[in-house]
Amino acid sequence: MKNKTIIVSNRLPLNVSLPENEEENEIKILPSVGGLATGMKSIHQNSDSLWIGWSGIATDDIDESTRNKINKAIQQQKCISVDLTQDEVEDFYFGFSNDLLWPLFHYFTEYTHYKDEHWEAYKKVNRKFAEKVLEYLEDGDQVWVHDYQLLLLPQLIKEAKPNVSIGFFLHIPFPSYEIFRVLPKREELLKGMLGSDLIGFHNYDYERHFISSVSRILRYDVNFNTIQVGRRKVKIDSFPMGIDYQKFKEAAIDNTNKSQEEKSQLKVRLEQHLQVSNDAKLILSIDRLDYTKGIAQRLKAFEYFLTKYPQFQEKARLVMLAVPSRENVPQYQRLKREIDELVGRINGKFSTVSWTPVWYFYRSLPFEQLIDLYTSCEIALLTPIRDGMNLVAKEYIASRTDRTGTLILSEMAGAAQEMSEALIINPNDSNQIAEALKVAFEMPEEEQIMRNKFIQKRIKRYDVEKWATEFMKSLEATKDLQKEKKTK
Ligand code: GDG
Repeated sequence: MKNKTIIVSNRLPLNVSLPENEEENEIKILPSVGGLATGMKSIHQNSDSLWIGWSGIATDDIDESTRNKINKAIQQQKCISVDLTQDEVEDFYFGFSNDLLWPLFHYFTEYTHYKDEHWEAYKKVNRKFAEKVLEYLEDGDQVWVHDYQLLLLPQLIKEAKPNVSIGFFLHIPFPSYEIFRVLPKREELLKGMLGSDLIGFHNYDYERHFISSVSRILRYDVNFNTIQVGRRKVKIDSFPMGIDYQKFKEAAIDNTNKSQEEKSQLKVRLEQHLQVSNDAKLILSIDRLDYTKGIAQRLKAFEYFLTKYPQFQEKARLVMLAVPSRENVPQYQRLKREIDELVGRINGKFSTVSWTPVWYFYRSLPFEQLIDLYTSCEIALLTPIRDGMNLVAKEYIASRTDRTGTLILSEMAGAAQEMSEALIINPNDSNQIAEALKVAFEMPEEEQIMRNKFIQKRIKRYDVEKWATEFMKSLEATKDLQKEKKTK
């Protein structure tokens, strides 16, 4: 059999929905939404690979026979489930991963909480993942581990199978040393990551921060972007994640070619707004509802824009899609309330009989409707406070097939480094955002086209497939790095 790639991430790229009543006994498996799932999907579907992760259903919520049925259904999608109990999910996922690592890596130090039981669960679950990987690992296979929930996994696999090639990719920022050093268990986490042969980040800044933390905390020797770990060499590099460009382009072409009868109700309603006046525009905002995404600050900046430039009232509509995320974490519940209130306040203050300034959707939309939004909104306003990459920015530009449209993007998103032709703003500066909105409203179409032409060229060339193949090629090349050492 051909060697395979084992992809490992906390969640499998699917959602399992259990039968709602006795009569219905079909388990439904739906693809999931999110950066990693969307990005890796084409790789997983088109190559010889196996994906190991959690199915999203805790084992104590189901009986043995349902568990077997779920496992069988997901195996048909080349996926293998790691069983987690409700307590493990609570302490490993909501606890150590999302109450400590997520806020700290995004520079929200005030939101971090450390608990010993969370750390114990984090170690235990990483070991569970390692056991599952080892169960399916065959000679010659390679392993690609993803993201901050599995920082210890590379070392656990390497200790059991020293010859296996292991790649690790971090989807979120790696913070500067001054932030990272705050973390309890920092040595263990760095050593866990260094079990890999290749560690990838979205950009050079994150790579530099990681190397600096390793050399200052562990005092390991670093030679440019290679770290000496005992007798092994570990390569560190950046791989800015791309999107499935063709998929978005084709979907956008189909979408814009639809006849009036074929259009979705959403699309029809969006277009109605544009008919209000020649210079009416829709401003798009899409994120998971997360404090790192700067949604509340964005709403305040939009309110400031309508106050400072009243000529845009009735013309500007913010279409805001916030996808529910980590709903049982108190921090997220508070943010949800704040956003609900802000939307209420802005709509209450400015609405007229014919215009509502903010159209707010708190849900996840099917792909076709996402494309309705990308193709109908002439401005995208994406203002994360910190963001590893931000794929929405790339998807928006890929969907603008006539090249019109203006992207306003936070300088704190990894994507900003590849999209300098966008209007780049500081997400904490309401005035700068308001000014950028005014510029976007008034930007001549030729200028929009010119700017987007450059970005499109770049993101088309470095799409998600290129990202993954470059990563895998680089992982393959690390074998020579080890040989170098042996022949010396
Ligand atoms: C993490 C990092 C990094 C969103 N709403 C819907 C929907 N989506 C899809 C988008 C996009 C993805 O979800 C979101 O990706 P992002 O990159 O913007 O953000 P995170 O989920 O936070 O992802 C991030 C990423 O990993 C990859 O490394 O860029 O920085 O935080 O693909 O299209 N899709 C559908 N309906 C929705 O309502 N169908």
